[in-house]
Amino acid sequence: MELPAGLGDFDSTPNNLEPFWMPFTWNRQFKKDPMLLASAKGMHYTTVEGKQVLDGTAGLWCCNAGHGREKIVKAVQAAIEHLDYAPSFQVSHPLPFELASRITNLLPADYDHVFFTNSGSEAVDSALKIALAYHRVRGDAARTRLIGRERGYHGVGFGGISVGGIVKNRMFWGPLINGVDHLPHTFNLEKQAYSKGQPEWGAHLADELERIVALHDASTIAAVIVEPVAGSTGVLIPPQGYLQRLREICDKHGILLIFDEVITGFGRLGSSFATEHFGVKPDMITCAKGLTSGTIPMGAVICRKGIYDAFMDWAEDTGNTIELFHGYTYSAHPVASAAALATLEIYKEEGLFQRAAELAPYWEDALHSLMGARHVIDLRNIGLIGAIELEPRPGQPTKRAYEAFRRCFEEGVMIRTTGDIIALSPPLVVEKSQIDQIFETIKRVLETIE
Ligand code: PXG
Ligand code: PLP
Repeated sequence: MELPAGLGDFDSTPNNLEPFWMPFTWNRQFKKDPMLLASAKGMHYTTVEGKQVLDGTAGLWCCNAGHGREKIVKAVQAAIEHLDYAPSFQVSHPLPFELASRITNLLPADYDHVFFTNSGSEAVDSALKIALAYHRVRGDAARTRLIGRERGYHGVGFGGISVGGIVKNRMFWGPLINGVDHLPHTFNLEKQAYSKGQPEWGAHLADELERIVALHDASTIAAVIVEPVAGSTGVLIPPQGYLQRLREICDKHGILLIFDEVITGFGRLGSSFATEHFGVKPDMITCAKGLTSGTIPMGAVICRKGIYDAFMDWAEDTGNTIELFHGYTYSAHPVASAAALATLEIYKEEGLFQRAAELAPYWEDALHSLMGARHVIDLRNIGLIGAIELEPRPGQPTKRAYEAFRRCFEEGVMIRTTGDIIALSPPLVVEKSQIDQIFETIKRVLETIE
């Protein structure tokens, strides 16, 4: 498709691929052999060469409603024509109020306020800041420590990488923020290989929080942040009882618990949020991605009752007008708000969270049919998430998985790899025949690569 004269077009390879410094990419390889997506509809991308590629990853875990959804397109078009931008500092516009209500309606009545951001990274940094300030405005200012987890991914802001646990995402940026400690991750190949759903082994790892509390004293700890299911580090599923135990320990010591639901939110596990799926209630939930089905950047922090009130009470008592000294130029952007409202409508009208729940057993069987396939050392799944862990090539970590990624793309299926793990998360509109196609293609490709 051609954009208005001189603005470029979607269907041809640009003459100069150099100036765009691509994020989290092997740039030198890409620019020799680019993979360019031109358009998307339903479950498929079309490349600039005109090739159809089945989307096994919902973009980057975000296009939960599938691609090219008319309702979202119309809402975005209407919004940008009607109100291209409005600030939300001291003035605002109607949409985010409606949107915040609809988001809290997806959750138990315990959640009552939503703070908007433009990405998952910003949602995480906002939640960490709210946690610190929450204790301070309540007169508990010594609670400044934040606890993350090994192999956690919480985006790329300084807060997020500080509590995150991915070595390469942390090692280049000096000491990061002070006063952070980490829980151990919960993955153990020996004890958990080929688990379906939540592994039985590992709930005791939550007790490591007691060790950290004993080291620092509870009075210094503000919050614990975890992904209920770790996504981008290779699909690490919480052991049975683990999240419940984290919640109990946080309650015992007055520590806030934050669930980073940037991936698990909006139907990925077959429920609105992981909090519902696991029956564990965190104090804050961060989300993004599926909030707009990936169409327009938007994220949010959803707060449990009492958090917002603490700020209101503090401001009242101290004579402050502004209660929270934090926000982004594009917080609650009208176009993003319109995209999110349309997306939530689609989820509701089409029952897509329920659909994901109903498809999950089929997905599980299809994934586990790769047991014994070449190079495969583990298979794990929950909801519409699946991981295929490959044996790394000796001395060449990640190369085998990268080759599988390129080869699957050639064979018409988009997968995502992290390290030597293939991570899969199709749009929630995926058909059973497409689930078959994803796993048959991967199996065939694994046969052909070294
Ligand atoms: N928290 C979690 C749990 C995430 O998965 C973020 C925060 C950051 O969101 P933004 O919108 O700032 O990217 C994420 C994002 C992958 C992959 O390949 C995963 C993410 C982003 C890009 C790639 O697994 N997750
Ligand atoms: N840098 C400068 C110079 C700014 O004026 C602003 C916002 O006004 C920012 C950064 C932050 O930008 P944003 O609100 O989009 O995060």
